[in-house]
Amino acid sequence: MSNLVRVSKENDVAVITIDNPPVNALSPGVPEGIWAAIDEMNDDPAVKAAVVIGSGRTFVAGADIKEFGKVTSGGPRRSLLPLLLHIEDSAKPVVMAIHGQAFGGGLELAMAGHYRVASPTAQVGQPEVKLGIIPGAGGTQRLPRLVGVAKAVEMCAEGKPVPAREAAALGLIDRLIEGDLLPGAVAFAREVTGKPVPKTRARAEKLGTPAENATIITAARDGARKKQRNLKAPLAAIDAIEAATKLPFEQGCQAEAKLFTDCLFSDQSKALIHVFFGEREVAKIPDVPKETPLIPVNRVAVVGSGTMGGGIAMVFVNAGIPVLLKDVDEPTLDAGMGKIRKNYASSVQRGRFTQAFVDERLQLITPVLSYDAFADVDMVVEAVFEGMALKKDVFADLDRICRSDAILASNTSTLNIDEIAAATSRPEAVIGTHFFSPANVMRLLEIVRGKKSSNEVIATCMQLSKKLGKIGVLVGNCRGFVGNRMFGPYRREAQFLVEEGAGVEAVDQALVDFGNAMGPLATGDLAGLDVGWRIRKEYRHLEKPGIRQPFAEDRLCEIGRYGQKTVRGWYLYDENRRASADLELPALLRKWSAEAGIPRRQISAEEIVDRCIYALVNEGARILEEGYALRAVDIDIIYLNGYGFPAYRGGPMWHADTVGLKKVYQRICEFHQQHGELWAPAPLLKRLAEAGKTFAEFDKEQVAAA
Ligand code: 3H9
Repeated sequence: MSNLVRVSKENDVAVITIDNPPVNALSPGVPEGIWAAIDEMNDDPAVKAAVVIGSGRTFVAGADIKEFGKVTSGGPRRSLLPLLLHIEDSAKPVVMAIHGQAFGGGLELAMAGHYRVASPTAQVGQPEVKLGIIPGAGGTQRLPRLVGVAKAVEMCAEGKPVPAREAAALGLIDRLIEGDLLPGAVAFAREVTGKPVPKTRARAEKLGTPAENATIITAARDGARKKQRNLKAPLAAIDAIEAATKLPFEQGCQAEAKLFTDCLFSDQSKALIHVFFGEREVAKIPDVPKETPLIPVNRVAVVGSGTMGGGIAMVFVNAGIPVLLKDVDEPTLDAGMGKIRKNYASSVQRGRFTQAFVDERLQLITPVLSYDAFADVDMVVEAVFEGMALKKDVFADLDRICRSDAILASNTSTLNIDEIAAATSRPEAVIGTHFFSPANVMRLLEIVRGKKSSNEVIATCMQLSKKLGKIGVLVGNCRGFVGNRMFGPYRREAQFLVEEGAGVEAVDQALVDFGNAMGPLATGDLAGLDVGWRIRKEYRHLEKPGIRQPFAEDRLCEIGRYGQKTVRGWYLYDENRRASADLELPALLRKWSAEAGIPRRQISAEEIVDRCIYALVNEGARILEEGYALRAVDIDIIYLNGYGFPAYRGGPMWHADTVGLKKVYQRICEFHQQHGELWAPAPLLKRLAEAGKTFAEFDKEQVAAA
């Protein structure tokens, strides 16, 4: 018997416990252990039934995702199907007792049991599509037999978890067990002892008629193409469920296996698995030990009630942390609170929150005009207008008023954290918490480490990001930090392309087709073109003479076209902020290019994508080498969660690895020749390309060296 699976006896019921921390994944040894345990219980005449349960915090979170990489690099492939048939064919009833999660292979295992009982807080689901694959152990065949075709399609194509109560209503769970799960499951097992065992695969009553299924499947395919643009796995999951409706179980499983393998070997799946592990990797900071003491954050203050400050206040109160929201005068504060209320009202309207939830959250925000109550808070987030002098004043005030152990954070997106920290007597307490707009929606939180930020402050902010429902990525203190520093060259190229003759819509469309949520020019309109214009004016003295600078957005701003807020920017906007092409703009662009002496030409979608995406990659490589990002994967996670980069491409650095660094490097060398110094290849990129290596390998080497 494998030590990952234990068998004990509760009189006449065998208890099979899966014990493979942290999440009881079906790693090698676990399926073998379950198989042997089923045999043992069937061979023991004193045992009448079995309960399968997970040890620790969960039932089974699925197949071991780490194993997939081994399979795609030529390792052996182990199918779970024979085990699941073995369980289903057991003469004695097998009851699956679910707490925590039964996800992926975990739910497939549960569905092979004759019965399923669950704690009310448990969740079940087939989240494989989020990894670019589909259920590969009969999930697409057994699930529609238990919950019907429509729900199975939804669960497998969207991958969302289903709470136990809903699963019980669907017939996927046979009984909810309040209180202790194991005794409840054992009692249930005794109730069903001696009855004929129901096999999921033998059921057909929920499989629907061909006409009903055709409607469901067609609608699901249309929905997947729209909502999960360019993704292969949702369509494959729908195909597999369609097979369940048309083929006998065994043939359906064969169809599923083929679709599963196609997905597993796809670039999309490799990228999404990289993202799964990357999202967890970014929480690990090599020089901040896991056991670093955390500062309790139970009460927070936010300075500045503008768009960012208000959004940040919402983030904290949504997580149940009370907030003092400060601004300089009554009208500004009222306007800030008004925006927060409006924001919540629209969430209630869209069904995201209940009115009761919103009322409770609003109660947690205390608007204030002075720093008086700041002496009680554990953390302050400053979100005032982006200007160094103002920020320094605010931090000097905070230094005077706040407790010595309070965290002083700035939401600056561009300014030097060390300079801000120097305005205080406690730079170790100062850190950047760069939220992305809209703060209450975007998942990314760049946590900017100052030279003197203490480990406790860093560890607390990383931990806090989870509590706030954000993904925190630690970055170094350089201009623009990681995300915006890379976004500069990306948007610079978008402007250059337009100045060289590409159409505004053509540039945006090429990047949307690549998979980005939005094109770079439309993004500028959304953020406000004047923001960058002001920053460029502030930093103009730092520009090297003789280096080409984009001018198109400066010209647009000079004629009052700031983007959506002025209903004109790169596009024209109606009252619902819907964009349309501005037919007058091409003539203006031709005029501006002629004045700058830039010849215009036809530009392909391929060049648009290469110029914009490789500008990201080249800057990312510099950032990595300079140590402002800990790993290439950190950059990827930033881009996926803060900049709408498509997850199925794994992030800019993973995408470059997938294309091949040699190819990316060569293309950058071509751009260097054509466009000059701005395209000088990053030394790290050159080295990796010449050595035939990848950014992922660079990450592994860094981890090994740490
Ligand atoms: C599948 O089942 C395919 C099948 O059809 C069969 C085909 C043949 N494998 O998320 P956490 C690690 S595909 C390996 O921080 P939480 C995770 O990396 C699978 N490792 O905890 C982390 O490691 P570390 C379908 C896994 O409490 C640690 O466990 N299933 C797996 O916030 C803790 O994870 C899924 O997609 C795994 N399956 O959330 C479910 N799962 O500490 C994926 C987790 O070293 N998992 N780890 O960084 C989850 O959704 C969440 O982990 C879960 C717990 C909700 C379970």
